[in-house]
Amino acid sequence: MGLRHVSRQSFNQRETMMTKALIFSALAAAAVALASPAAAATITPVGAQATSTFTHYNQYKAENLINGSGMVGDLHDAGYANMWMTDLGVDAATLTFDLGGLYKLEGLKVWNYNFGVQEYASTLDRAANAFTLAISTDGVTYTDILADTFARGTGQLLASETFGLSGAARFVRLNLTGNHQSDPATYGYSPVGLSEVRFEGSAVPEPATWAMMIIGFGAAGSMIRTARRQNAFSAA
Ligand SMILES: [Ca+2]
Repeated sequence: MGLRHVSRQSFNQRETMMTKALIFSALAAAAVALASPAAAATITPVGAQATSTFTHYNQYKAENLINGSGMVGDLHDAGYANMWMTDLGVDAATLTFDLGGLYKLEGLKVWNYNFGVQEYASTLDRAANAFTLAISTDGVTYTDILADTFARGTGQLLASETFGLSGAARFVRLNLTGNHQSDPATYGYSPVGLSEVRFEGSAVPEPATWAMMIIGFGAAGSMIRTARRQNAFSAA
């Protein structure tokens, strides 16, 4: 009777200790989760792919949209080698951006195609015009969330245009459905292009963070079960 009493008391003390440990780890995990959603920041995609690219000397590649090429502070220059554009005669394309992680998106920031100075002014026809934007968490299922138009480039140092977005995504598709060419009959169909793309938003806690929290809870639960088993054994 006496032994059982001591053992029960010991078990209760251990369980109280373990419960405290569990509550502490839960609070710590909650603190991590609460601290994680940072203020909205500029997101530079880690990948950019285009359904069409003019392969001329590898100068018009989609990577030029995310590598900071041609950026002068927050403006984009007029150097064609710092931009992306479709193959000749292709005036529509889809760009797919990988943000490298899950983000709560708040904005799209675009610098339009901007090569067109003096005798080459007609090349500003390549600037993207109407577009739709779709987001995805898995890169498979996309949801359209925006349809709008971009202003024509200037051939001078160009400021970005910003569009409000709302939704969680890792992947973003920008579907460009036309350019600023007004008279295709004169020059033939122009390609369509952009200079640089960024997003605005805040990171959603990484799966690794959630995994750590789950492992933490699991470990605490395991400690309690072990303590219970040990007490059950010593009480027998
Ligand atoms: Ca660029």
